[in-house]
Amino acid sequence: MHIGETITQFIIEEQRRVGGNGDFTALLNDVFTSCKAISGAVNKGDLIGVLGSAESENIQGETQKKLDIISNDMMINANIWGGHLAAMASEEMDDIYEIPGQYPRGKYLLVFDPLDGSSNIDVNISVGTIFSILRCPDGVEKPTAEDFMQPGTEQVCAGYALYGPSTMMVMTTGHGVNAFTLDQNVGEFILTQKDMKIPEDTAEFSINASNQRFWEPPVQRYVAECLAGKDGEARDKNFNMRWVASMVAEVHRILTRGGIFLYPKDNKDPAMAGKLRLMYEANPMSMIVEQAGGVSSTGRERIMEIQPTGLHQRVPVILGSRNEVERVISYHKE
Ligand code: P6P
Repeated sequence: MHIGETITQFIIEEQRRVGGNGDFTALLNDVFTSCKAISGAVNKGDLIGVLGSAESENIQGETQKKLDIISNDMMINANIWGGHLAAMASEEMDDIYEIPGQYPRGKYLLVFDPLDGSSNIDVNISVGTIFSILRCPDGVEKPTAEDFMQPGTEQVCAGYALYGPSTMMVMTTGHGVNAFTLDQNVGEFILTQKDMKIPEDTAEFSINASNQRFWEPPVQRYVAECLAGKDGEARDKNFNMRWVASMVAEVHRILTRGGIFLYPKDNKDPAMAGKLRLMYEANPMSMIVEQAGGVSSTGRERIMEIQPTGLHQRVPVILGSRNEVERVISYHKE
């Protein structure tokens, strides 16, 4: 009995197609291993005492969950020794993490949010890991944060693990988006959805409606029209709304059945450019969404073309079904 195409087979066959030397493939395998380890910790939850607050804060000023720190450590421990990375960066670490001297360094940079949506972890709602891989600039032996300041178009790989009813790995290396489901018995991610495409139209929008009074006019207009549905002047259909407060779960739903996700700039804190972080949330998710035929924008510019200025920089995010995102962009232009 064939267990199905494993993610290892998939990336090795992709390596053959693009003529890689195996370094990139080995790096991806280390990332997949860390996500399987995180899945195990997330699944056990209270059984092993990993829920609840770590009584510490990250650079974002957000209280860290124990699993935020455990997941971050797992990502570091699985990727520190392989010799494929020059450095790492994470939502949970203020500055970059250099590969210690006793290990060889490689030519890639790994950026990640080890446990996105962790405010949900204590109430057993889906969370995920988001990762992005960049090339370390040529000739740079000891990268600094400056070497990470590359636009999303420079990503060589983007992906997420979704710790939901099943654990899934969804990734792209620029040749389409593929999804793999973890077979807990075998311990391998098995290819379950090939070349995923986001429907161009949708009747489902995702936004945290409690921020409504702070939104900018184009977003106010778009959401009001969705709420009015067929009874309004602008739309010929009614809409449904979803908000899981876990970006990985929202993006996966949109990849699977379409939708539009908005975490726009709001004037709750005018100094903040948005809530979501460019390097390890918006950029990797934008690469995945674009590779699946969707659109990802701040409302004013393509997210993947933003020139980063900081590891933890925030941006407004409007992504998903092409025709809906383009409508919101048009409202920003008016
Ligand atoms: P709010 C999780 O903390 C996160 O970064 C995303 O995963 C999610 O989409 C968003 O924030 C939820 O934000 O303000 O609704 O709690």
